Amino acid sequence: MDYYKWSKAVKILLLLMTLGFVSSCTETLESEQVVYSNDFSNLDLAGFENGRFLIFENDTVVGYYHNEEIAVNLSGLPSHNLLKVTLEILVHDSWDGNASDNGNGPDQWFFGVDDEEVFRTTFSNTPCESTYCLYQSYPDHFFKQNRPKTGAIQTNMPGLCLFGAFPNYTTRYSISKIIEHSNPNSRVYMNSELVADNATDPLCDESWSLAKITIEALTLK
Ligand SMILES: [Ca+2]
Ligand SMILES: [Ca+2]
Repeated sequence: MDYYKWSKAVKILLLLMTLGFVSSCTETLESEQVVYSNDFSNLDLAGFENGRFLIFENDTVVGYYHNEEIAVNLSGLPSHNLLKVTLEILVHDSWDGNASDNGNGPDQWFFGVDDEEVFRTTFSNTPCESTYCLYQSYPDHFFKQNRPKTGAIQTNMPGLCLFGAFPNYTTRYSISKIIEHSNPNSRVYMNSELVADNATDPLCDESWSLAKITIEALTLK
């Protein structure tokens, strides 16, 4: 075997070893357990901070908020190395997305676990015309330019307050993120940084509610 063939054979061997190495280390999901799930139909706010009920469209949710933190505290979680957080939120009234002019935005919403922020984005409920459109970052992290209501799971509900008499001014989103986490205790918090400088009643102008929260403890090995 000449040197060229020999080096090629070594390269193939190395490649096969690499592939073998990769496949032997493929991670598998060993366990997946729902540790908390609440759609508020049982009027249960145990573990909640700053929770308050709101009936919206015949559904009990937690809301509504304008730049107020809410959180849920869990303890005694089973052994895990990942946490999956799924939040269903309602975005009410005149959210302006990425707008950065006239004191209207950007309208950011975010959540985190313990002391770490996991996801920060913006939402827009404004009509989008070819000549004028206030884009939103969701489903991406802030800052990204997506059309209003991109990624929503429901768009045909009326507003809550400012646009309570108008259809299509509450938008429902389901947001799901997996994070590294192993502590037996956790605190999942949510908040917004809404800009409504020109509004006489900012809470009525734009707000959000939480319709459902599910937390799963995963073990990946
Ligand atoms: Ca607004
Ligand atoms: Ca705004």
